[in-house]
This record gives sequence, C-alpha cells and structure tokens, in this order.
Amino acid sequence: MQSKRINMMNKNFKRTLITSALPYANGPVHIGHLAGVYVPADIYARYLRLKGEEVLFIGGSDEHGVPIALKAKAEGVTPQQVVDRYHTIIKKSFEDFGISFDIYSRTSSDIHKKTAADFFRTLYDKGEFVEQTSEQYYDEEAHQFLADRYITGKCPHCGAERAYGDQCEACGTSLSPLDLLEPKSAISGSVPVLKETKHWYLPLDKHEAWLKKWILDDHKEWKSNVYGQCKSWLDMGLQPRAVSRDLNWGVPVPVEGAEGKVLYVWFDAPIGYISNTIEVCGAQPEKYGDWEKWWKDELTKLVHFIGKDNIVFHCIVFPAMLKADGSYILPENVPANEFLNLESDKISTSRNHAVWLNEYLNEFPDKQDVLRYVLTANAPETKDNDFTWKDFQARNNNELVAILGNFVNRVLVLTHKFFEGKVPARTAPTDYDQQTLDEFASVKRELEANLETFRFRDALKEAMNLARIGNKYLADTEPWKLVKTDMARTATILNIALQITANLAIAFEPFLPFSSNKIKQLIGTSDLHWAQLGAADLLPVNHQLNEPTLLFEKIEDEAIARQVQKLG
Ligand code: B3M
Ligand code: ZN
Repeated sequence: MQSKRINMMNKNFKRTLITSALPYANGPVHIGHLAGVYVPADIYARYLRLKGEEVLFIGGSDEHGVPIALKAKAEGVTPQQVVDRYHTIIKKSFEDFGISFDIYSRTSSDIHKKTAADFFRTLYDKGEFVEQTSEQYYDEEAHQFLADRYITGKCPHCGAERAYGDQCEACGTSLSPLDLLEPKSAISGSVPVLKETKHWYLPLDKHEAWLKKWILDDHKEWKSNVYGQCKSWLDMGLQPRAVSRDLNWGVPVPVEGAEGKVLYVWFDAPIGYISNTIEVCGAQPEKYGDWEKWWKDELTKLVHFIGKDNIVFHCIVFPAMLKADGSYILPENVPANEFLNLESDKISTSRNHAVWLNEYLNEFPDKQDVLRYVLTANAPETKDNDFTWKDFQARNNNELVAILGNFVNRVLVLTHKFFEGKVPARTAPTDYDQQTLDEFASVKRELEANLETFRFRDALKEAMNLARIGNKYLADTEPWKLVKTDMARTATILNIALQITANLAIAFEPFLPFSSNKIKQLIGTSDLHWAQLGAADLLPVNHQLNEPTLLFEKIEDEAIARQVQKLG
C-alpha cells in the first residue's frame, strides 16, 4: 500500500490537463471567483508552459441549471438570452485579466449537448444507473416540478428562512427539497403538493469502497481542506444521487420515456470539461492532438481548480461518473480553495457586496496585475480570507511600487545614465556578488517546490524575495556613488542588477503576466524560459535596453475611499 502510494506520487506524467470550474452564466464574475479558482489555475498553467510542458487549460461557462431558468423568468427573457449575455461578459473579463485558457467555451454548445447525452447514454446502457419513482414537490399553479432552487423553505439545520431545495446558503448544508420546512414554490409562491415522478440515480453507495481507498489511502497529499471534506462525506456514507430533473432547460435525457426531463446540471457541467477538450482539439488538432489522450491516457495529469463548495462534485460524484464509464482517468489533484470575503463580510451578489471584474477595470484600467497580485498574496488557500481596499492599496504602494517597480526602474535609469542604456560588462565579481547570484538558485528551488504543490501565496513571496534581493544589492553596493570613482565596479554591479531584472521577468510571469511582459519589453528580450531562472547571463554585454517607464504607480487615498464608499 505504502509503496503503491509513493509510486503514484512519483508517476512520470507526460502532460497536464488543467480544468477550472465553469462559472454559472447568470451574472458577471467577481474577485472571489478570480482568487479562488482562475488566478491559481492560470498561475499553474503559465508555470508549466514556461517550463515547456504540454498543457491544456480548460474553461467555460456553465449555462444550465435552475438559477439561470429563474433569472430568465424574472426578466421575461429566455434562458438562452441570459446565458448569451453573461457568457460574453465573463469571457471578456477572463481575457482582460490574462487568464490564459486554451479554450473558453460553454455548455449550451452543440458539442457539449452531444457529449453529455452520449456520456449519459453509455452509463445507461451499461446499467450504471438506478431508475426510481418518488414523490417530489409540484407547483400546481405553474404546472411544474420544483427541483433544487425552484423550491425554498426553512433550513432544518439552522432555521434560516430562505434555504433552497439543494442547499442552505446560511449554514452551507446541502439539502434535498423534502428536507425543507414550510416549503414554498419559488415560481408562484404557492405551497407545493407531492406528486410522483421518475428519475435516474447514480448509485454512489456502490462506488463508496473504491472512492474511500482512492482518496483516503492514495491521496493523502491532497490539501487538508479537500481531504477533510471528502473524508467527512465518505464517513457519513454515500447515497444514490439523482442525475435527472423535471425541467425544460438543460440537456434532454437521451432515453425513451424521459420527455420533459433534462440532465441534472451537476451531471452535465463537469462533462463540459470533456466537451471543451473535444472542441479545442477538433479546432486545432496540430496543436493539441487527439482529445482522448487528455482524458484516457494514464500519463495525463488531471488537475481540477475549484472553490470549496464544489469539492464533493469533483472529488466524489464526477470521479464516480468517470469510473462508471470506465475509459477515463481520474483527477490527480483537486486543489480547492476556501472563500474570499470582502471587507469582513461575505461576498454577496444579491446585496451587491462584491467587486465585479468588469467594473474594476473601468476604475483601474491597466491594473490587472495589481489585483492578481493582491488576490494571490491574500489567497484563501487554507482558510477563508478577507479582501480589503486598504490592503489592496498597501500592497500596491509598499510592495509592487516600492519593491518590484522601484528596483526595475532604478536599474534601468542608472544604466541609461551611465552606460547609454547598454548592458555593461561584468568583471571580477566579489564574494558578495557571488552570494547574491547564488541566492537566485535557491529562490528558484523554493518557487518550484511551492508551485508544484499549489502553494501560490508562498510562491509569490519567493518571487518577491528576488526583487528584495535586488533592492538590497543596490542599496548595499550604491553604484550611483561608486560611479564617481570606479567605473568598472559600477559596470559589474549594474550588469548583475540587470541579470536580476531579467530573472524577475521569468519569476513573475505566472503571477503578473502583464508586468512580466513589460519588463521583457524594457530589457528588449522576449524569449525567456523557466529553465533560465537563476542564470546570471540572460542579458549579453552591450545588449541595448529600452527607455525606462514605470511598471506600477501609486494608488492614492481618494481612489480607495471611492471604492469603499461604493460598497456602502
Ligand atoms: N457552475 C458552480 C459554481 O460556479 C458550478 C461549477 C461547475 S464546475 C463543473 O460554483
Ligand atoms: Zn441552514
């Protein structure tokens, strides 16, 4: 057992398939989405690409489910109109923030509808479902069964008034409609009646034994929040889960006698990862190859980036679906994050207590990296965390401007001033120079160790350490003074400082892609790879640098006060 586990962990994977949760297309995305899922997934994807590894990074909108149908009803438009609107907004926000998906597609695509229906059909034909008729709530005014969020009531666990048929948002407990006290239809407000209906269930109880072994024995390395949640689900014992719903918005259940029924949104959504892989491989076969190698080859490392409310679906339900099919690999890791709060309060769409990505960019154009930086430095990796505008300002002014931006700017300005913007020659490095150069190598090791284990906060700290090393080096050696007496020594110092600058462009690329590009542009290089991190010869002598411009600018109190005020 022990040796098997070690084997699995040391497996020599050939490629990495990265998925990020598919956000519901029923609203724009906010900083909580970015911090919890998309920035970490993007850091990981960029890092692996920079290492020259074969990577496929999948994103897309989740366009089915009751919240979307409800929103359409409330607005008097069709569900398709709702998802068209938000899919476009969400897709653009991700592009604007540099989330480097290989594809960002959607679950209302034809490829997805076919892939999801085929997936269901395969399991159906293999006898992997249990068919069961049961009594469910029905709205006699609206003539409709009330699944999931179509029904509200009092939470039996915490007593909160507006719990939904699938979950109580106040206490986080997942519910089924029959658990609710004082149930009410979300469509008409009427008290529903019970009526019989047939559904297909995935018998998770039958999958329990292998899931227990696979997660609890073989994946002890998963993050403790993820492992802990899985363990508590598994310890409680798994129940069959319905994978169909009586609804008119979704992928129709592809069997006879299923009129008016669609696949449960949590059945079709994760299949969206597969559909989007099929779509991108079909569109660019020379670049990505055959889709099946990404999903059916044991040498593919599958990693799901998600938020903590999606853990059970990605660690238990979707793996059970994949296993029931039998031809798919299982995720190697599911580095789920906890939640991000905003100014000590839960982010809430209904109360508009959120920072929306599209609005942020209106207020802070070209400051994508500032937000990426703050959200990573403060990521809810092991526990819920708080975003505050004060912290945002402080990290920008005291870290990005004062440390990283200041270092790069000083080096470039001094080189232009003393050496006409050309990389000066390095001669006879002192012990201190050597020690500084050696420190890069240890930073590289630390960075890698953290990135490989999804500790992005610590990884970012290491990258920032490199800039601190640079600042300290300049402060200790004072080339602006030495220039009056020792030109050769000044040249050596600036050469080393410029090598540090080139290293910063590599180290920060996964975290701050826009700033990394700017640095590369300033130093006139485009081609830098991860393997070069730590090297002291990235910029050849006499290489021409471009005119310095500032990487970051100070954010004033007024701008911050405006944002705080906006939250009310
Ligand atoms: N749309 C829930 C969410 O956005 C859901 C994720 C689907 S991932 C396959 O949190
Ligand atoms: Zn509750």
